[in-house]
Amino acid sequence: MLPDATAMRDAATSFQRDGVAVVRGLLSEGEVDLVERAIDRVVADPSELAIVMDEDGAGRFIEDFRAAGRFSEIARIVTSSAIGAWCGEMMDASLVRFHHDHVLVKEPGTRLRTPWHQDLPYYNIEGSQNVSVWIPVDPVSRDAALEFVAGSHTGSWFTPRTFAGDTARWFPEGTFPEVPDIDADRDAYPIVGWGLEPGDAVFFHMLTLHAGGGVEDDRRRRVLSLRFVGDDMVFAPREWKTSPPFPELDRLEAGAPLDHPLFPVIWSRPLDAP
Ligand SMILES: O=C(O)CCC(=O)C(=O)O
Repeated sequence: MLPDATAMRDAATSFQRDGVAVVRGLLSEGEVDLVERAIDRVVADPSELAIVMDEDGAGRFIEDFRAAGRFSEIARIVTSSAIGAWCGEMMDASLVRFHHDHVLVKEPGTRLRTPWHQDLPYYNIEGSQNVSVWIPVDPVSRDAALEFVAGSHTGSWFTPRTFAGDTARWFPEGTFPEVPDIDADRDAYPIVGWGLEPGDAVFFHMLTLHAGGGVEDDRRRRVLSLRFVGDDMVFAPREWKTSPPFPELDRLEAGAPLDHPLFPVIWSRPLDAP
């Protein structure tokens, strides 16, 4: 089914103003099943990039990256759903390239909050037309969902740190300011977030500050997060291993467009569109 043009424009207005927009009913039941199958296959057969944080038997946070090459369900959802068209509208782009996927599973009772951070400083790309799409396949309460500082995508880059251990493993200490202690003074920030049902998704800019809740004892929170880039994104080589790493790109020039088979164009604006 084609997405409603007015709903897309309204969501794009929120995305461009706040750096985040919620889209209800983005995926059909069949598409949610496809995403669920992909996540379950990743968890059953994690890659060497997987990170598992155990919480003394209380919970477990599993992450894995770049599974699209191993599990066809992810490529199918990226190329055959309406996600590409929504991303094009959000970014106001003439084309949308798939950049990578990230699976995040919080097992029941995982108390660990995902700390406040931005996504872009972990990668080796720069530019303004980018979007992450956070797609849960389980119902997620407002407390367990992602939350965002509205408007932060137009501000500073902040030091990226490891989620466990709080280490500055990417840019050297002092390169950027530290992420402010947002939870110490939540009323001072325009924080937004939504409880979500399977099929809903949140689209956010890779510089929007965001954090994620822990999960309740009787809830599992399985998420596929997809990252896309538009026309103005370019390669930005780093002297360190990015998260996720892209060793295949070592020979790309700094500032080169991301015109590479690793980042296929999955949507382009129809020629007669405004
Ligand atoms: O799911 C989470 O808790 C964090 C997700 C996140 O930071 C992301 O998708 O960029």
